[in-house]
Amino acid sequence: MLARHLLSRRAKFIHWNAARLYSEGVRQLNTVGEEDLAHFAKILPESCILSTLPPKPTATNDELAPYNTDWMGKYVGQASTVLKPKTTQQVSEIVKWCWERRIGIVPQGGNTGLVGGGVPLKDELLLNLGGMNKVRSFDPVSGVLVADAGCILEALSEHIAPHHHIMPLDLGAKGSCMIGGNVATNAGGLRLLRYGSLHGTVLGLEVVLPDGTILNQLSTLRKDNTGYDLKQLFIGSEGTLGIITGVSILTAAEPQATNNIILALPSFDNVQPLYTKVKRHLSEIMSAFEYFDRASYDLAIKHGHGKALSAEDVEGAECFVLVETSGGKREHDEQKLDELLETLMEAEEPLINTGVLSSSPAQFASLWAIREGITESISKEGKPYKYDLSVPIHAFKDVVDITREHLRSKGLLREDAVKQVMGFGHIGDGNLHLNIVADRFTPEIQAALEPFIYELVASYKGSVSAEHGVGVMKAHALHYSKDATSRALMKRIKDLFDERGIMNPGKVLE
Ligand code: FAD
Ligand code: 2HG
Ligand code: ZN
Repeated sequence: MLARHLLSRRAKFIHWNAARLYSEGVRQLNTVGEEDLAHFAKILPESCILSTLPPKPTATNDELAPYNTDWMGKYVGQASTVLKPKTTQQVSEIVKWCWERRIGIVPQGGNTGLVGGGVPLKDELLLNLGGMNKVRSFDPVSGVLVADAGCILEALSEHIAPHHHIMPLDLGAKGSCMIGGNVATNAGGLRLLRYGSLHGTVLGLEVVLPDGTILNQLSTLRKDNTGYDLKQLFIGSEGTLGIITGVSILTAAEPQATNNIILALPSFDNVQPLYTKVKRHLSEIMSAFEYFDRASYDLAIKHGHGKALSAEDVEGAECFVLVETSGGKREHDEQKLDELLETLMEAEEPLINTGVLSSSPAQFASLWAIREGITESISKEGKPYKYDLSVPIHAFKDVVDITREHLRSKGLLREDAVKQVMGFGHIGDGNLHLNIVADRFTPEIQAALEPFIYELVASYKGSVSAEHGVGVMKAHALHYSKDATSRALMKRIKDLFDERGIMNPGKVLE
């Protein structure tokens, strides 16, 4: 289970950046009052309403803090009321009321988002989907799974495992994030290289629109070519167009054999040629190619994620690559991996120093734990500034180094300011996770990082969000990745669905 140490703490201030981004829209919306609570009590049982509002509060501020505070402890809202509906009908009735009353709503899943999208900017109503956690159906022949939006990703994996199927996505937050949140953020993760994005695997959605209407597009068909594919609009819409209540998704047949290997590289310059070589050599069995620099590795090990490689294996390593294979026959895949390792080690100018091949399920999990544990270890080390970027693979290291130098030149690379600058991510998807670990979140560091990083990304014609989304963090930076025509169309789509602006106000679009 994902550690939620940050959520248990009551954050003491509203992060200045979020405060700066209060949009006009949020200011004009109404807040939840006594009359609203009385109405919600007609829709939901008392146990599904958490509110600090008088005259009869059902929760304390401390009890609401985990809902109001994001996973990083960076964005903090002030919702007085959290509703936890159990059915689509209940969601619809709540939303209809909010539409009439012009009350802002923030849909929330597992609250593992990393761009401040799932917590209120101010005191909007928090609608947490965690109570909607039933699997509706699973067809082991087609592999189509239909589930409530509040199902936890890991629980869904466990549900289909006995039928020899796996979810098409996997991420470090799997123990807490929910399938509705995954779809709302168009989460990428560790399996995208093999199974593609949710834009391909999601077959249908059930969505409560901002006026309370239920849009039933919960199709289980793989092919349906009848006009506009409306569900695509909600994938990655981050709760700004409606509330996803049900998801139909194509799961994959469980591979007969999985292996993994960590390769230690003397230089980042070897990553790109290595990727080309590994891809060609492993061809159809390669299922992941993940990158992490030395600082990321050291931090994961320091905080107990995975077992450290031997001192000999890590000596002289500037960075690492984790390669996973998923195939049909263990002996065949192992032979391919052994041959790959041999070829790599015996080359005249080896691209790697060494490789550590897992030889048991426990070792397989331990190698993955290093990569998957980086995010948590960063949060244990300090306060994270996260940039989730699409840039050319060859630029991964430059982006990290340039950022580090920039912070150094500003005098901010010190033990009591920025402790570390590190890079890791999904090489196969061209997705770099640039993380800056600071002692505290401060306006000074923030001003040094932005727009500096966004301009750097734009110079590579990259994207300011490869997979985490825009949320509140990047609403003001959308123009770096979307031109004026695209932004104007996005705004028109938003207005078409939500002309009153109640759905996750201030997120994605300013
Ligand atoms: P939340 O955080 O609750 O919400 C995220 C956004 O979706 C918010 O804007 C919210 O309003 C909206 N939303 C949530 N549920 C609904 C709904 N039912 N209907 C409409 N809108 C909704 N992301 C990746 O892409 N790849 C990764 O590899 C990855 N790894 C992570 C590892 C860790 C340790 C952590 C903490 C996060 C990681 N993330 C990753 C980020 C995060 O986007 C995902 O964890 C996940 O998709 C968010 O799901 P959630 O249920 O927690 O959503
Ligand atoms: C990952 O790939 C996640 O591990 C989180 O997307 C990235 O912490 C981050 O910056
Ligand atoms: Zn990622």
